[in-house]
Amino acid sequence: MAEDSFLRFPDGFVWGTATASYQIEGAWNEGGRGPSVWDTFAHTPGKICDGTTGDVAVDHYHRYREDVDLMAEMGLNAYRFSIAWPRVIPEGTGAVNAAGLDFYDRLVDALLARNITPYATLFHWDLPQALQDAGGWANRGICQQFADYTAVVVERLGDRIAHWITHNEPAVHSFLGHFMGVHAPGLTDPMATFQTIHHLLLSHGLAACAIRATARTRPDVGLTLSLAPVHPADDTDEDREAARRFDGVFNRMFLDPVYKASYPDDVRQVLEVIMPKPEPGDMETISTPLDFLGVNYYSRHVMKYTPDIFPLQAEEVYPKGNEYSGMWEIYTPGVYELLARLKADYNPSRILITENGIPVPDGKDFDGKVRDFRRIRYVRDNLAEVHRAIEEDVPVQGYFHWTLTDNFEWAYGCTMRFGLVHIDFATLERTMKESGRWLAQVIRDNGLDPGASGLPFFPR
Ligand code: GCO
Repeated sequence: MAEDSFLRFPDGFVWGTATASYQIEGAWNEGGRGPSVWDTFAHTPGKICDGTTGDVAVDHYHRYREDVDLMAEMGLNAYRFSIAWPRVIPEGTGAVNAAGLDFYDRLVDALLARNITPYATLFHWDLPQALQDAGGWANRGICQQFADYTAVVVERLGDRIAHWITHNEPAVHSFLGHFMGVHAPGLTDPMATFQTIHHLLLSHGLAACAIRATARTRPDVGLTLSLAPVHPADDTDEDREAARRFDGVFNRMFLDPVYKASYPDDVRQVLEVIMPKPEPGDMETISTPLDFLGVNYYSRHVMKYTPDIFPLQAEEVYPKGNEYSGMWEIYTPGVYELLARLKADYNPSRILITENGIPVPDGKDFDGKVRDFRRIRYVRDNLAEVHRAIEEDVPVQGYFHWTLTDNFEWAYGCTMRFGLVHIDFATLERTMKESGRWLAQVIRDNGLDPGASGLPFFPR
């Protein structure tokens, strides 16, 4: 290892993996859990590309000890998971299901016994179906209901969980679930989409206050956003404008309210009729100071001016000749660009990369090893870019890899493998991939050698 090229991360750097309840837990109708919008959606024929559901997923509900052992084997010091609202309050409001809280209680104790710090996300899209039936996120009343659910969880687990993330990716949940209809609850309603954006953000602020009011020791509260640089397809005024509009809707629409207590004016000009109409006090609640910003980074967007696409006149394109994964372009400089921009435009006090990963088709070789070198290269290159941002004083204090095991990837079902651990979906057997062993070494060294050439990793 050439010492001069070694990239050392700051002492105390947080190394974790991230998961989401519906994607891993299974046990969809066990332990008193109520139905969620994702159960309804996945059970609807044609919604999930391979016809699978999260009914069993990777059976983490029953196998969580094995999964915690795998984290410990990699030396991970943190774990980001989500709590399923319908496990805790099956109808969304009212009766609390003790068995649901007991599950997370056992999980947290198992983590702490292995010196793995829990980071809990309170909402990762599995809304109780009963609340959807009452209007879901388009209904303003849900904001207080979310804060009430949050208080129940913090009351029970706040003695052992200090780190809380209110929401995961409000943009994806709003646009894919309420506008494009490709995620639960499967709506294609522009008005509901923008009401959902506002209510997710408002409920984030209310929940942040609820966490701080309920926790007995000072909690660490954040919000996770999906963020990406947006580039023009060609260096023309029209494409630059298309990129700016798209950036407004997908990035600034969420960052501005939280950091500047307002929605972006240029988005308002284009989308006037459907823009949220905040009530007095809403923007103050939304901009309640965060302890950290959670950043999910996967890829960039490249936009082309397309006049007949209403109202953004912007279409995403995929430049030829570049490298792609199962879902996106592989564009690792984007994380540096994004982090530098966040510092310049919003100056967050602290940042955690709460997701970063890649779907690549990998499987077992005859000797039982899973040689997922493309994942290793992707993570290595992203970490090098994150390190570069840290050198330039962007306050990144942790990295959570998406994800621990292969799992149920929403509308893609079980066709996209994101894990550091391979899952045989017939037997649910877990096998550590080479990327898992590689990341374990990075964690032991608290850094990596980005390597000048050749294979990033030679199997031992
Ligand atoms: C999201 C979610 C994850 C996904 C991951 C890969 O970012 O969409 O937080 O649940 O599985 O991002 O698509």
